[in-house]
Amino acid sequence: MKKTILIVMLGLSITASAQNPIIQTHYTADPAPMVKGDTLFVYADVDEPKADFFWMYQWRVYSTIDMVNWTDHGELLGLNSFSWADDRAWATQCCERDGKYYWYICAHSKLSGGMAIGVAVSDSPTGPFKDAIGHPLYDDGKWDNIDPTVLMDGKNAYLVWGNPEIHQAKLADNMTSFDGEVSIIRQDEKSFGAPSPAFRKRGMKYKDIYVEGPWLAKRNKNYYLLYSAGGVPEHIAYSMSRKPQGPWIYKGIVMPQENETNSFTNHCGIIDFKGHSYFFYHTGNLPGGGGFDRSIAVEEFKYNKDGTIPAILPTREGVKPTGTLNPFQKTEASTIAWEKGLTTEQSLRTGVYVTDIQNGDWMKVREVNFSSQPQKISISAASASQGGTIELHADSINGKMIATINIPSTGGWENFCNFSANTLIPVTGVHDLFFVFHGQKGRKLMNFSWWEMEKQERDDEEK
Ligand code: FUB
Repeated sequence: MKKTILIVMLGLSITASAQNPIIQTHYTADPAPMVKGDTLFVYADVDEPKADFFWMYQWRVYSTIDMVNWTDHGELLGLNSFSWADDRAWATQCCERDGKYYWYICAHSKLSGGMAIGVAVSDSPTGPFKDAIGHPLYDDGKWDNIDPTVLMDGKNAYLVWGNPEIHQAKLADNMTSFDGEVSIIRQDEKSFGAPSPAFRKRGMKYKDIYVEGPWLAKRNKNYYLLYSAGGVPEHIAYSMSRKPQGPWIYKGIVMPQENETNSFTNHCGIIDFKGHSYFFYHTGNLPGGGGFDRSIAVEEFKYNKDGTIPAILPTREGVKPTGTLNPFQKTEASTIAWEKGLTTEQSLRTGVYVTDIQNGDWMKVREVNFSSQPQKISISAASASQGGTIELHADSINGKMIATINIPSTGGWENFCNFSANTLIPVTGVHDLFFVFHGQKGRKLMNFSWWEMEKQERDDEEK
């Protein structure tokens, strides 16, 4: 019987280190989680690199089944998806009703000159999405209409949004119009820590102040409204109620403003997934990041016995994996736990792929479960330059080399071809996999679309 050598986990600092921000290939903000089956999706808006304001143009979707490997589904909506929008693709939330996915967005309206709420629809959580009504859902010319949050509560759906006023409305069954009037929630110290903006006294110190970024949620019999609060810099606070439209009771701060978030805004979404409760938020903590170049992050928390939410602090470590990744099925290259130097692009032909790959760049996929010996790895890559090599290492960028795959020129950045290589050593158990890219310095080497391993033949294994 062939001896199986177990690769020892090296435990180098790089493998044990950061898991936040969860997306490194783009600057992302205002995370809105949604669970469908065994998958958690996050809908996010995108900060432009080196921006000096929230000049934002696109919305992207990411998903995970294990909370540490995140698949980039690409830009699924942009300002140009809405004929009436011309600027500021800001915070959003998506929800499912009767097999359709309604993605509520806000953007600047060229019709009214203010911010407006819109809605896109799809048959799938990852699109294609299109403007559901061809006009804004709510557009009164004011700048208040930002940050929609939606809650499906049985057969009822509620929408809440606004800065600095909190707007609320019941959605009609078609999810694309309102059932009744839009109203403004009257704020007072008991409900939100301070009176509504018009009633606040200059110089008065309030318990808290609602600003923006509401997140409406329900758990057991409790309704929650979390929001960005305090003015700038923002922290996250929350109120609770026994009804979806209040009355609300202010409950305190969830995530304090911490110097280490490096962002003067914060914006949250909470969700339960596979028996765990998660708090999504954003920081400015990617290299080059800051207040206009933010990045989404996640922490796990446990509700207190009375349903209240404990204080949650931002960490670099993030959350623990809730599952493993099967290397014997096709995995998108855009499924990444951590990377250095890479970004993603998409095309109609290929979908989303990893690009900007240069010498020394790498990506990590966590918790890969080698339930059998791999014999071979196949990958899809394209190169209009001289290509390069992809080294596959276990547990760290310098860990044992499992395989090395040569990628020649394929004659074009979109000419994806399949390449394969046999594994160099036996490997079993659960490991982090590092894809390390090498080639000529200072130039783009290749694009990378997907990878898959093949199991060793069983009788081969038994020889
Ligand atoms: O991302 C643009 C704006 O910044 C959002 O709409 C606010 O919630 C704040 O995060």
